[in-house]
Amino acid sequence: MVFDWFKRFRKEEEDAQQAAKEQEAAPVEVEAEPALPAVTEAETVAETTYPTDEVEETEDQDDEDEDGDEDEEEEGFQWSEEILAAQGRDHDEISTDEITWLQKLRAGLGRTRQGLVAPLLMLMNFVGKGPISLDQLDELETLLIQADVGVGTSEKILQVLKQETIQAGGLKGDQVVPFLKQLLRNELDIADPYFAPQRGVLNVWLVVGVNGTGKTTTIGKLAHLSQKSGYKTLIAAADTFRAAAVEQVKVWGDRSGVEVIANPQAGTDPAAVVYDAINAALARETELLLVDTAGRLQNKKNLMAELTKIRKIIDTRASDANIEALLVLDATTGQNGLNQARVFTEAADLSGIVLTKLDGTAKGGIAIAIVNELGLPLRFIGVGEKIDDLRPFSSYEFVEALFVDL
Ligand SMILES: Nc1nc2c(ncn2[C@@H]2O[C@H](COP(=O)(O)OP(=O)(O)OP(=O)(O)O)[C@@H](O)[C@H]2O)c(=O)[nH]1
Ligand SMILES: [Mg+2]
Repeated sequence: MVFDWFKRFRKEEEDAQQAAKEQEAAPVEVEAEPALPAVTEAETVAETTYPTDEVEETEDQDDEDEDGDEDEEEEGFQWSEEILAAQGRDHDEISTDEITWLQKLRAGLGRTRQGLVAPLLMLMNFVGKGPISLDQLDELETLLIQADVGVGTSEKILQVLKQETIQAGGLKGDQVVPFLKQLLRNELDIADPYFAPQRGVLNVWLVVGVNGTGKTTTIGKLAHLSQKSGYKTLIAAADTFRAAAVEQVKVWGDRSGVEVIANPQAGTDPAAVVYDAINAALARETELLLVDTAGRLQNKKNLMAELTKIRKIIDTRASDANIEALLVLDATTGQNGLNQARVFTEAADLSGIVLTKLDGTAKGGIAIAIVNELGLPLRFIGVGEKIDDLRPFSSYEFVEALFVDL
């Protein structure tokens, strides 16, 4: 069986250990259940990953790097290994891809971290080992709001912290960060953390969002993940509004080795393209059909009408499929992105969020606000423009990357 790049590890060490125990207890002939990815991955990872010495070789090639870069890379490498180990991964099972991804995530959240962690460190130093006061907790609330966690969400988190402080007769300075991390993870985990296409049946993922958020790029990256994971994949080029849109998605199709169903004529009905793509997917026993859509039409009303029509075609033509509607949000737009989401919810019946451009923004805290305020799970995050720069979201990895030095 091929390694499934859509699956993430359980968010906590105990879960990973529990899965390992279950694996030990299970009779050998029992196939790992797809619903328990920690077990599945532990079993399959060895087939597709590289020996650890190969990982180290890659690192050795960086000899000419400047000292600072090298130190940072080494630090990022070690940190990534620790994060994987904390999720129950064996040292010799870890692949270069996973390490590289975590390093990118860590680097991508750098600016958010600067705004949040540096002041937090100062606050904690000030508190020292004694109990934190309610006034100091108010300062923490301000820090969270500044990192775009959102007023409502920050208030909610602080309420729990304050309650704990009062009830426990004082939360000590060094207990605040672990507690805060756990609270943030709880906020982020609102649905089953495993989000993967179901094998052997058709899954349709409709990808929507305002123009420029990264829909087409995300489609390309998802197609790559899907192809790598051994799913039969197809793309529908349903952005027929912009002349160059079909060409752009075809380039991504070529890069990921996935066929694109498109209508070569300009200005065709996107719902008709989706109709054709579903027929092709059903005929070919496709497992994942990714639908790219327009981000802008003559006006917002037209766009919503078009998306409603596309969604209806999917619901009727692929009624037996697993249908997901993913809203792509650009992290750099911060709180503004949240307003966009509300409009799309109605038209496309959203089921999840893809957060792009987390690299280089100081607004990474928006991830927490999105989940909390929209009530939709975060399914994928993008930290760059390249094909490997998108991965399934893991609250554990995200929160650890946000608090690297704490
Ligand atoms: N830095 C960074 N850039 C990204 C990321 N995802 C997408 N982009 C860039 O964002 C720009 C817009 O991406 P597209 O995929 O064309 O966006 P779109 O939503 O399809 O846009 P429309 O089709 O016009 O609605 C491109 O330059 C991408 O390279 C990311 O995670 N990080
Ligand atoms: Mg596009």
